[in-house]
Amino acid sequence: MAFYSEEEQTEDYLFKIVLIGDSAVGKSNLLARFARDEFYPNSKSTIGVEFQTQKLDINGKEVKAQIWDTAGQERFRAVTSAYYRGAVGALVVYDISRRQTFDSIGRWLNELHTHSDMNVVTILVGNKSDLQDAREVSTAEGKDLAEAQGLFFIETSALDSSNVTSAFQTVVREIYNILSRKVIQSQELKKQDPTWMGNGKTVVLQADGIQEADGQAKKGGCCSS
Ligand SMILES: Nc1nc2c(ncn2[C@@H]2O[C@H](COP(=O)(O)OP(=O)(O)OP(=O)(O)O)[C@@H](O)[C@H]2O)c(=O)[nH]1
Ligand SMILES: [Mg+2]
Repeated sequence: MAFYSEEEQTEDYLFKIVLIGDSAVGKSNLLARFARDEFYPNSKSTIGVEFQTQKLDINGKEVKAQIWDTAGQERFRAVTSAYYRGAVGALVVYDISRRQTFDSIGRWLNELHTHSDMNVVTILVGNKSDLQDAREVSTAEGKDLAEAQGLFFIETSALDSSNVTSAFQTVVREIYNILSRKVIQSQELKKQDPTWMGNGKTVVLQADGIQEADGQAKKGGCCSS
């Protein structure tokens, strides 16, 4: 697949992805399982912000996901706008054994959309699928909410590893696919205004930004650092 110019093909793609959801739904353990194949049975609340960078192979291309994790509890969180800035993907997590965490999803989506672009690729994640006996939110309810909100959906278990890699991969693959389409569409625009593309290192999806009515692409409109 053609990407940018010949020399730029060797550049990495780095996608910022944020984890959000109520405290103790398992955000940090999903990240620990995905990035290091580790699980902490008694993990403490995250304080501030942490991130891990993980390589993924998407269609034979190496893509890096920089996954950000913060506390679900307001008092432990860092500056909200900085957390979301530049994010192109989001995992919105609830705990299938605690309905209250599912009821909070709307609030998390509002916050996501307030602080980032509407086009952020988002997956709704029902974590702790190993706790079948304690289940309070059915799979169908999760699916329905995701469908109503236009989100991907998956149930995971950081404890037994099920679907953890798939959850992250789904988001990264979709970002990559959107980017591929936008790059192809934008090649003509780039010829008109080579400044709009940034350095291609960190990709910020603002898909509409490259299709302005006057045909002028803006620097940072699709893909900027
Ligand atoms: N049974 C089960 N327990 C899990 C799973 N994922 C996480 N936990 C447990 O749930 C608790 C909270 O997990 P964390 O990953 O710290 O939750 P968090 O969402 O990062 O919480 P905050 O940092 O406070 O926002 C810990 O005791 C974990 O061991 C899971 O898939 N299954
Ligand atoms: Mg945490």
